[in-house]
Amino acid sequence: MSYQFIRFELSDQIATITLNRPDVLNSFNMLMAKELQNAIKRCEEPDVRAVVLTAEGRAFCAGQDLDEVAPAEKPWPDIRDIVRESYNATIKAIRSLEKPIICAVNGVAAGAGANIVLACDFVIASERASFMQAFCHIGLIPDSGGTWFLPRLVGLPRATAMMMLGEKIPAADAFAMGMIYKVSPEESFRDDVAELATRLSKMATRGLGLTKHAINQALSNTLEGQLDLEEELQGAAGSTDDYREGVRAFLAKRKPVFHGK
Ligand code: T3D
Repeated sequence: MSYQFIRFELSDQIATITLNRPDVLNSFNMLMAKELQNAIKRCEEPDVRAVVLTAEGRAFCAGQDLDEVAPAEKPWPDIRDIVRESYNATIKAIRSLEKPIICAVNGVAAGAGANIVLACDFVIASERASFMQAFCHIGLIPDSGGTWFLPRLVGLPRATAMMMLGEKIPAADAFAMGMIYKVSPEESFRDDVAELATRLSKMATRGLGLTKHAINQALSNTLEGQLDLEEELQGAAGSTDDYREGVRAFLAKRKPVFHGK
């Protein structure tokens, strides 16, 4: 698939996906959502060991392109189709990719854009980034997993306020309340993202993927169920070459060299 609204770059086993509709703050039309899903799927190939999701221009993403849902002389599209095909499919793709995804939030993230951020494994925000559950301003409910992720990340009182008031939350506040992994000064933002991506790309990729699988289940599983799952996934991790290399390297007091297998 060739891409019109995103860019996909692969270098040193790190895939960088860039939302690229800066004139409309990288808001999603249906094609951009399909392209993003396709790019995430592409990252399942073994030549990718870490993924960076970021965006072009001054914003990360302003959610749904509202021009697309309010066409001048046509009936409005069925909103359920958009939620299912653009957003639910994207969140499922992010969570089911068994590779670490860093979201590098370069500016404002609003509506579905804010919740796609929360679905990623690591969120590094530039200090000028902000987060806004904008849905309430247009009579909608938070989608793209927002009602699931936010209360778990920041607790009910703050999540409710964010979702019902739709205020812009500065990156520093988002960090302070545990919503994101890190805030970076503008000058070091790109370097900080690159450093984390490089570090992750050299780790035991299969082990990280299985960890993500376990995290996916952990938030709704029983302890009993999670212990069973850990047993099963540890069996898979323990059969990788990287596990053997990790143990040998430890015993030989040298740094491990993982190949992601
Ligand atoms: O079908 C469905 O709707 C279901 C799916 C729902 C998922 C959702 O995401 S619903 C929520 C949709 N998003 C929003 O409601 C956010 C709308 N945007 C904003 O509130 C603000 O633009 C921001 C807070 C994100 C940024 O504010 P600011 O002041 O930095 O920028 P701005 O001046 O508002 O926007 C700059 C341009 O981008 C402007 O166009 P112009 O005047 O330069 O020609 C603006 O219209 C455009 N833009 C911003 N957001 C969107 C958009 N155009 C289309 N869709 C947008 N979402």
